[in-house]
Amino acid sequence: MPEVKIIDFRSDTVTRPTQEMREAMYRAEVGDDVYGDDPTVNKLEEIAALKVGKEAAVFVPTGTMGNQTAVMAWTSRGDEIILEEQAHIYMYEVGGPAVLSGVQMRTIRGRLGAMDPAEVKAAIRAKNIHFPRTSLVCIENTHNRSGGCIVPLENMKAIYEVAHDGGANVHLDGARVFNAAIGLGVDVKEITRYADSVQFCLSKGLCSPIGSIVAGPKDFIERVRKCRKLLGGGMRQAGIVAAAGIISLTKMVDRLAEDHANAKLLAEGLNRIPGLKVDMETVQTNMVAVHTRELGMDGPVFQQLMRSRGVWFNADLPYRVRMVTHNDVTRADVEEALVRITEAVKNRP
Ligand code: TLP
Repeated sequence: MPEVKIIDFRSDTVTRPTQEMREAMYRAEVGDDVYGDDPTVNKLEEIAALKVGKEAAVFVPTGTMGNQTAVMAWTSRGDEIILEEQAHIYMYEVGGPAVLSGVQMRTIRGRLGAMDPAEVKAAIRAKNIHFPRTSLVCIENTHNRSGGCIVPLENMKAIYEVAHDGGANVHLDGARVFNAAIGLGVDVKEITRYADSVQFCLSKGLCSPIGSIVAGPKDFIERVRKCRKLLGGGMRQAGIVAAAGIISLTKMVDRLAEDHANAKLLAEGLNRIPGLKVDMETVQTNMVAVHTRELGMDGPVFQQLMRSRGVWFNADLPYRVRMVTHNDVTRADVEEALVRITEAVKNRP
């Protein structure tokens, strides 16, 4: 029996580095980055800061470390930070803000990932001896748990204003901020201008094997650098991976549009399969949130059914699975996956 090709929609984190990246990594000039001596890391940090319109940037191994060092650098123990209820920093970072920074998290339910600025304003603490200080508001764009939705610019602007009025800074978890920029058809600086700091990932749709960037004001980035060291993230000849990061930023951004087109094609195809439902309003970038309730199968069962047929994805709610498009999934792969899913659903036990 011929082996079936695995079509992997689990995440855009599964992308492998391109041939060009592998060659750049092979050739990279390196030094000890803890001494500031790695020319390739220095170049990446410079390009990254410019790209998102911030004074400075620092290369970190993961998005999680980027977010956590940013929270650490903006807050003091006992502070409170505000996040959307489904934010990655709150849901998937192992309680990092509590463990590492000693801050408490206050969540606000958003609509498609966007918090109501009036609710953010109301949640910012007044000066009172009983209250923690609200030092940070976090926004996530694109918003992962809402199916990759784009938080609108006017929403970000309004939150940025109420946060500053209330004495808080704004951190953007922009793991996929370039997907947001491509989806909106704007320069990424139009998004990052409404945040004091931003974390974005090179290792997702932009295909680097490893790495994220934190960008913001110079003094903040110096603090982040120190927090990164504290967490064991001071890397040595990191130019090997930064070389791929430079290609991510200079050559891989525009192609995200292909992932968005593939996600739309996938969502439309899934909606034609009886029992599966995708709310097209949520298909804005490279993610597809697929509801399985009417199929009479919960997410994990549907996931197992398709895994045995070489179509991989994750179940993220009891009756929902998430499918993510990326550089290692072609339009033809999407079409093939739709054929396999149609067959499997028709012949399900
Ligand atoms: N997200 C991963 C999983 O952790 C869920 C994924 O497959 O989507 N912010 C956002 C919005 C993210 O989606 C992620 C990763 C991160 C931060 C963390 O990045 P890493 O995995 O590099 O620590």
